[in-house]
Amino acid sequence: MALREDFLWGGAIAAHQAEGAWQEGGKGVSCTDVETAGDNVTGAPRRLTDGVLPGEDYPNHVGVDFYHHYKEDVKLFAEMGFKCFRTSIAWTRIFPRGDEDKPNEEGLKFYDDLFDECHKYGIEPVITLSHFEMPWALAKEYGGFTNRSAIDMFVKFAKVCFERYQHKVKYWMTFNEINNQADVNQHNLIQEGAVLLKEGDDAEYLMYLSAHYELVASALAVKAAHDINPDLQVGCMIGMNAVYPASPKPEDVMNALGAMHQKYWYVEVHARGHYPQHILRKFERKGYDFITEEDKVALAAGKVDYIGFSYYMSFATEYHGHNEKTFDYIPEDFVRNTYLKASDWGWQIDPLGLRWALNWFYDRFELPMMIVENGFGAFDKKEADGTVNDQYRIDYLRSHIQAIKDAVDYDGVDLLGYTMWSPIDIVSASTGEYDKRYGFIYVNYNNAHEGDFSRSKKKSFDWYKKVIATNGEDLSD
Ligand code: P53
Repeated sequence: MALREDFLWGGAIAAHQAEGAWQEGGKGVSCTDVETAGDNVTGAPRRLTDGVLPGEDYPNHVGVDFYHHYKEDVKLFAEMGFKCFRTSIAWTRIFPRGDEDKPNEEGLKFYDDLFDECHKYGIEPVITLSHFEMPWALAKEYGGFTNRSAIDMFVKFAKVCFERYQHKVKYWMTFNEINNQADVNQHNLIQEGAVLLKEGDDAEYLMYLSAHYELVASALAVKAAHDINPDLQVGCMIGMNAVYPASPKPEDVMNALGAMHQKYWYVEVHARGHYPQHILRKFERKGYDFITEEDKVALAAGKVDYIGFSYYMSFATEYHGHNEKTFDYIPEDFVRNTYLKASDWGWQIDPLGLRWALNWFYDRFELPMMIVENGFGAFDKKEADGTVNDQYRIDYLRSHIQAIKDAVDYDGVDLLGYTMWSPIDIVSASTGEYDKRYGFIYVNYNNAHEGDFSRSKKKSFDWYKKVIATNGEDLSD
């Protein structure tokens, strides 16, 4: 018997990718509301515009209209037997600009209703506080997390949520994939720390500065949650993609270690309450001196209760002579892993990497874990009779769930639950597409903004239902 009896099976989405209704219920403009769709023909990335501009395509304004469909959707999740449902609270529904003194009651009420709807079916909400959704005013007028005052605004938001929902939500996470910004670019910086780069800015410095303020904000939130209600469990959320050496050549092995250092030090701070030595040495070398004594106290007092992480793929790195001494994270060093197949977006499929990841976290921190995202984005084809035969999604999930069971069974890791991404089709975070679909539930809507948002079941729907009903014992289809 591999998985615990109370294993939290479920699915995960994020407010900005699903809800739409960007101007309803007193909601403010968030950073993702000013991100365009990527260009699906040329492959050009999403762009950040200076406010909401006419003539631009902003898919997050619409999402899949979860704001108005949530009752129908939660009912479908319940039909699959979900024990939990992960989503985020859109910061801008609660504090439309971030700097208000009082929260927006209509926003708070929306999540009360959503959580009640979940509990009606015995589904436990699992909540992310900041999933790429910072108020645009906070980014534009204050500089996002490059400004220390963002810490107070986040903690204020977190406390309002903990107080209001403490009897409806036990499991929380602070910042979604906080470590994505290790790969420094405007898209990652705006999603994580709401950093708006200007000509001549030192992007790397701003990344470390804002990451530090986020980590302090996270620790203060963890402490606040425990003070409000000791039953609350607050985790971090790490985007985990294993980085392997491309060969046994020692430089490749060291390159992989260096990349792991640079991408995963965030979890060390979250879980240990202090910075790892290699990052402190880097700060010393670079003359970064933003960590105060007070910050150190806050970090030590706000260690997370569990580690939440996402897992989609793994990377392999080959040393090309950059950074001879530092072995930094160099995306250009990543090479195709010839042992693995990849999705249509080039994401390499590696179930064993998930077992590796579970062990990597558990060896270091011995904390309970939750896999809060894992899934397969694909171009689904709806047949004339309305069915979607997403066998590739079943195959992906089956192999990953098998790897999880092995990690629990053979390696003894402590795993609380698994929320696949995303049980229903939503807007892609990296490209802003609708046509990169993840769901068990198909949503009739596409990149060209055609469709009526009607929902239907794919083949994988019944498969996942059986997996949950047998607590992961029967993975056959
Ligand atoms: P999409 C990059 C790489 C891996 C996961 O991603 C990532 C990202 C950031 O875009 O994000 C997480 O939709 C994220 C979700 C996101 C999901 O993975 O780009 O937490 O918001 O939708 C899948 O295919």
